Amino acid sequence: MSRGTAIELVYLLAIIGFILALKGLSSPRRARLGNLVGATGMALAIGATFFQPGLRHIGLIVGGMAVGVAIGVPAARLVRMTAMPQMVAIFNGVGGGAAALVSITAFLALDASLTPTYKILEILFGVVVGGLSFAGSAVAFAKLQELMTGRPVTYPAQQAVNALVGALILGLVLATLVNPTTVLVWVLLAAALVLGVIIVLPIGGADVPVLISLLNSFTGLAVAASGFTLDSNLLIVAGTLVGASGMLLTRMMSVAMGRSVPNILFSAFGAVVTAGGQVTEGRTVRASTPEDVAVLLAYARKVVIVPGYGLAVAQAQHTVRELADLLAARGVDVFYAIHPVAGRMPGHMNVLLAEANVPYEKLKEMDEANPEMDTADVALVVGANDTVNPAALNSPDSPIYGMPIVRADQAANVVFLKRSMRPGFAGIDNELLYGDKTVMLFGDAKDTLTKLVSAVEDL
Ligand code: TAP
Repeated sequence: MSRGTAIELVYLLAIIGFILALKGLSSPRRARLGNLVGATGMALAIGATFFQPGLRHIGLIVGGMAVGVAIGVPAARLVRMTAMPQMVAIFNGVGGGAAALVSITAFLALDASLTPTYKILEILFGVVVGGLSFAGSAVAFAKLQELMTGRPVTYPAQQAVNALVGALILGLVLATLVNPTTVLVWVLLAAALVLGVIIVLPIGGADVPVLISLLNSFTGLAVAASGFTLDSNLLIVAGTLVGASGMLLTRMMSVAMGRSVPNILFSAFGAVVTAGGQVTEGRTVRASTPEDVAVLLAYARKVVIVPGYGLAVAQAQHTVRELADLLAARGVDVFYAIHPVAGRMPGHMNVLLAEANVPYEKLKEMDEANPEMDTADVALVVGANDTVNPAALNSPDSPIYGMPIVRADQAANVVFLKRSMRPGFAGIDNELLYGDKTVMLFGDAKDTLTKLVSAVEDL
């Protein structure tokens, strides 16, 4: 077998690894294994590349990898769970940037007069999409890291300006195809970077995770384009997998938020709170004590825990599990109802609760949990707000109208664990907080849960 064939075979193994990794990542039980399989595939692919005949600049390549490892490994190990979306953003961004640079290098290396137009088009596609993804991800990172405002940044004729830059890019691509000069390619890259920035500016901080998933998908497409340019099946398949899965994830997230992808990208959601979403001042709510709620929970038959973003902020996953275990030991039927966009990133609640070793069978997806909600004695809402807000069902003028919710409102009693009456991500009031069967336990979720644990133990 020739060296080339052997390398292609290793690449094929790597590709199989990537596909199996995706399969594994689709279930919490197999996600860790899936990750390992994917990483092994990547290690094989990188290892085999070093045996490519004619490979030059090995020192530079190893140096670049060392810098990547020195930054990437500590960053991945030290990142807080709540900061995961911005880390994904920045890692994705550098992927897009790398794809753009690969395309530019390929352009610099070719003899444009001898190159078919479709090859140049592949390269330009990589430059535009990779550049856009890099710049967009950098702004997304800055928003989530609070290096700039997380609110949508809007100005007059914004969409027109964006469309103009888009048209400029199209014009530059055509011009480069007719007259393939290096200067035009650099200008094209600059325009793609500008478009990446201005597209992301009007998107509100908490919509950014959806955007990141879309940019992720763009990076995949840019990598696939590099694969065509470099005649690399490995890059084509890996890029397409990232492109397709990013696109699917974007769609799933937008469906779970009850909004369309264009609405998320172009509506500057969160810039202004609309009429249906004003926070009402001066209304009364019923505040309770951990002791009273402990009695309610301990003597219930069925308790459904509805976790949300506040669980992640409070890092209360271990304490909530402790409480659930205590209740289960007393014979209470306890499970967790998981909304697909609870928290700030896909699978946020699953990851948090898995970290606390909550058994998978105790987690019920929203669609599975909802038919049981009217048989629950207590819905214990831990740091969730929008994902249980009935306005999504009954208020057509609410910004979240149409989003499916966990039907905490159908339980016999609702207990909210949150620090104040402040709204959640959508910035809108939640009628359920004022409901007849609702009580509030104000405070940081971890503190409150700790008090609940002791109160149940004392019963
Ligand atoms: P939110 O509606 O954002 O509400 C979170 C609640 O947690 C807040 O009302 C807050 O109230 C409370 N909280 C914050 N820190 C707390 C702490 N330390 N202890 C106790 N409570 C705390 O959360 P949700 O129900 O999970 O909904 C998620 C929202 O994010 C949805 O609107 C969704 O569309 C959006 N979103 C999700 C994603 C993904 S993929 N998950 C992506 C983009 C957007 P206090 O300040 O009063 O404590």
